[in-house]
Amino acid sequence: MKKALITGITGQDGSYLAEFLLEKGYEVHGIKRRASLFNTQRVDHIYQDPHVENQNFVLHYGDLTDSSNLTRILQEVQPDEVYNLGAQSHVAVSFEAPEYTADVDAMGTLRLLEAIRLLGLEKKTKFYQASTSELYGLVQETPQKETTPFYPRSPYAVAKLYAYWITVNYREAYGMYACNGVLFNHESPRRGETFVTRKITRGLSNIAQGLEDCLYMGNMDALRDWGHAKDYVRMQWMMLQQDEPEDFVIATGKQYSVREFIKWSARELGVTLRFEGQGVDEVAVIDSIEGDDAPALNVGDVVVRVDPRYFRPAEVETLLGDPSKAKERLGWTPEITTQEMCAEMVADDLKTAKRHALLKRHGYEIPVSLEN
Ligand code: NDP
Ligand code: GDR
Repeated sequence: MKKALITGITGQDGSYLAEFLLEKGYEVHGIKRRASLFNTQRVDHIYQDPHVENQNFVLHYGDLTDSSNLTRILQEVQPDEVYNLGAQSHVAVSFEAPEYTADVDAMGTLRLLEAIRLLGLEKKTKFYQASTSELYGLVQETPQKETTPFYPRSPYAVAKLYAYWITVNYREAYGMYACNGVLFNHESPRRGETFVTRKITRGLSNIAQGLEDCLYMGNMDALRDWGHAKDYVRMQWMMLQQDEPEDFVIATGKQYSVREFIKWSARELGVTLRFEGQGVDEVAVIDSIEGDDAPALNVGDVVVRVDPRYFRPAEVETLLGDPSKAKERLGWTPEITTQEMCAEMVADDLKTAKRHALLKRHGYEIPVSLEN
């Protein structure tokens, strides 16, 4: 039985990857952080009681800022594959916490690679690094592919640039099987609530159910290449099954604006929108959906207002990936379209919003966090 160690197992990708590897028959180990509240919601459904025998899903307390802890876990697990998905992954937050972001995202990667080497695991353990399309930042070429020059535009992206190159360096210097997946944005119903797609699907669902009044947005003209996390974790595994380690771009090859994503979500909900603020006043009339399930909303009832607090000090305006290499060499293509993914996210968030609305109608407190 192969053993995998996943950092960031409690995150979006970590949870999908853990499911995927368990299905493939792996023994899956993951690093979770100590937190004052439970932070394992995304993996609770695959959690196994440590008191039962033959456990094949094991969580270890740890942190990417702690070398001795990482070394101990690696020594104990002796993994065949390490997936380094742990990171302070929010670009806007990285401007507020640049040093911490560098410590986790850049130095954390070095700590893991160096621990693998010092433990003499460099010929046994394959290493996957969660690299990002944010490396392209101020894009030098469109679409972006493996050979496109990098131009990072945030403390997050600069930290990930170090992580990218230290992974390449350990491959070249020590002959490690170490590779970068340069992944473009990927989303799902498990996406963190403050990333733009989830903020939209959750916010509009809450508004449609009368739980919130307004969706406050930053730059709605930003263009992204959005795929589904399930498709992307499959590729993370495929990258570690080759004879030779190589870096790959993972993307859909299609690009849409944040504004378009908002309109799709509204269409799924059958509501109409009014965009307000910062010279973007516009009424987007979306055909409403007939039927019992359609919320009783009229044109302009859902307000989307620009709030400059969500603008970033330096923005990545446009990203579009070219996944040709992944397709040709590994036979990978995404199976879920961006629109299908949006529909899945809206359906999931609407279900939760309806539950909360029902509770509210019956006088119960609703656990809706407005943090965004
Ligand atoms: P998430 O933010 O959902 O998950 C990040 C994970 O990292 C969480 O499990 C988090 O733990 C953990 N983590 C954060 N800080 C530390 C730390 N100091 N020590 C150990 N673990 C830590 O990210 P995604 O799942 O979306 O992304 C996975 C990886 O892929 C990240 O590295 C991200 O930067 C990268 N990436 C993501 C893309 C995307 O579009 N999703 C695209 C390209 C790259 P906790 O749950 O406790 O917060
Ligand atoms: P990104 O994702 O920065 O691309 O990083 P995010 O969803 O945060 O932003 C995408 C674009 O939407 C614009 N935007 C807003 N973003 C947020 N979060 N909130 C808003 O209100 C808002 N309004 C407009 C942003 O300015 C941006 O242009 C994600 C992360 O998962 C990274 O870890 C990963 O490396 C990259 O994707 C690829």
